[in-house]
Amino acid sequence: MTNTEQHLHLYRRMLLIRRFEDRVYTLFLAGEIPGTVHQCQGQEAVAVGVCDHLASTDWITSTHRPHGHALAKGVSTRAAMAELYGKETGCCRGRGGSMHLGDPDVGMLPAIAIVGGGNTVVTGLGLAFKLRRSGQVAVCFFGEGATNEGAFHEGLNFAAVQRLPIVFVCENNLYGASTSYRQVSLVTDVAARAAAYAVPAQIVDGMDLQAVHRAAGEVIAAARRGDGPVLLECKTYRFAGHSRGDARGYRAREEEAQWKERDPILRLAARLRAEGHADDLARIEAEVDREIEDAVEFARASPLPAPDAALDGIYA
Ligand SMILES: Cc1ncc(C[n+]2csc(CCOP(=O)(O)OP(=O)(O)O)c2C)c(N)n1
Repeated sequence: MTNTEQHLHLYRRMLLIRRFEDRVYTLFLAGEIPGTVHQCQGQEAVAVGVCDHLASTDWITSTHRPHGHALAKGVSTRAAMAELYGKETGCCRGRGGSMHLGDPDVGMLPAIAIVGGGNTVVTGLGLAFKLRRSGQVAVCFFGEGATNEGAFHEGLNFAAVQRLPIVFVCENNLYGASTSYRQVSLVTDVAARAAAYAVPAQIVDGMDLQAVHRAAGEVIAAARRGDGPVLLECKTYRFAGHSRGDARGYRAREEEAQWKERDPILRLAARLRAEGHADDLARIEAEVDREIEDAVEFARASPLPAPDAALDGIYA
């Protein structure tokens, strides 16, 4: 792949996530999607920049905000949308919904909505990969809100002591629900906390696809080589509220506007346009929109799980 081809490919992945989330928003408001949704508009560069370095045999864990991680890791758009609708054709056969997207076939554990939940579970993946000497890597996505949970510290320490092939990717979007990180931690760089466990850490501009991609490539290669775990802190921002009922009274509209100027998708698009690829961008946009409409039609037309299958997959 040339540099341009790679950038167009990454642009497409980010745009797919953005358009998916925007469409899900209207579908949710229209009452088509049950439950609630936590959306990731603004954070696309992190999911895409990291997952581009992973094979389907590498695994990720995710959070209550998993739509972008799932699409970036290769969960099909149809299977993700159908899961949000609670349909049998969803990636978890409609049993998980928005907060539990995942698919073992593409290396994504169904997402864990307990804050910090993935930070210890990921060590099981890492330990298995190490014992099998398989060269696989596990990536744990988490928010800065998880770092005051015991699980964050236990996971990091265990991974460090065992030298596990794990990359802990913190999406530091400044707020855990309505609480600013400054109110709950005097150490505002999550990366600094990794030093407590002798885990190397890097901070990267999470609104810059190329910066995330470069940094993620380095730390994932190091983990794969057997150098032990790494923490990558991506400074980012969620453009939407925490979940769908959030009026965002805890942050200033000026702050939101400043972060929107750093929109990772617009930044990459501007660069590609300046390099003469406007036609490719228009083609990609049309293809992405068709892919999402196809997924919506697929989800709408799919059956709900049969009532007599309610006990399938229950072990005790
Ligand atoms: C252990 C636990 N406590 C509280 C909650 C409720 N809750 C859901 S998301 C969230 C905020 C999480 O913030 P962060 O980890 O920074 O992720 P972000 O929402 O910013 O992506 C909270 C408090 C939960 N799901 N699990």
